[in-house]
Amino acid sequence: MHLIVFLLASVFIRGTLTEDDALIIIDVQNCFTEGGTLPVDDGEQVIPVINDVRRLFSVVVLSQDWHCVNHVSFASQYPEYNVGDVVNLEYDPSGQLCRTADVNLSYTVECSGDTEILNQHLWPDHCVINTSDADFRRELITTDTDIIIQKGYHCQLDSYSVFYDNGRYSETHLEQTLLDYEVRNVYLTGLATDYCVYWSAKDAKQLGFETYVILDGTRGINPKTIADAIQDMKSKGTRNGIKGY
Ligand code: VGL
Ligand code: ZN
Repeated sequence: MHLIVFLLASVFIRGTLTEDDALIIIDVQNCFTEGGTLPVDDGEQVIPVINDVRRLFSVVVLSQDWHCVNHVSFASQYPEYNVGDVVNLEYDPSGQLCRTADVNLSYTVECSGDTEILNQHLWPDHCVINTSDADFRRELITTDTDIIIQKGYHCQLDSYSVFYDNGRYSETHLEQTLLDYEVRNVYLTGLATDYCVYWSAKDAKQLGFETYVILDGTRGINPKTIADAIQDMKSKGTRNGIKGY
């Protein structure tokens, strides 16, 4: 009898979420919020939403944009280019930057094999490793058992997704960690809707996770790219919201 009451109570308290579900909080850092180096409009407004839903999850992941001081995505590295410009970067099959097609940037290896060109959007210097700008926002609730995934620390290769770098040359340990926890459904929140949330959601879906984006717990950089990202995520089968709420 006590067991049944306990089971009913725990179902009630947990709502419809189960241990199959993980919350993935993307880049809720000082850099992307008011007072930071790449602030997203109203970015800090995601925090109360995230703090409220995280109690529903037993697995919580936090990603952290984590860049070298001279990162390849920083417009400051390109004398002739500005924030918002796009440059073509050429990578060899191992993911080494070997040529910058239209800019004068030093590169480290000769191009060989089948190279690939990635479009790199240029950003202000942001989220530099071990600076307070890269810290999580103080108001964001975190615990010791949260899984932290840093990304973008390859100096010459950017990483929007919490699963892979932008050329898919390397992966983080997140997919394996989620599989180890037997997670099947992931819920994405955070910043920015049109970049790191979007790229992470696409990868989560493609990896076979049932993928939800808690849209009211996201904010984006540009209205047009936000609309395009939402439409594309929907067309790929990603759903909005918190299941059962
Ligand atoms: C992000 C731009 C550059 C993001 C990261 O978190 O969405 N956007 N780096
Ligand atoms: Zn970044």
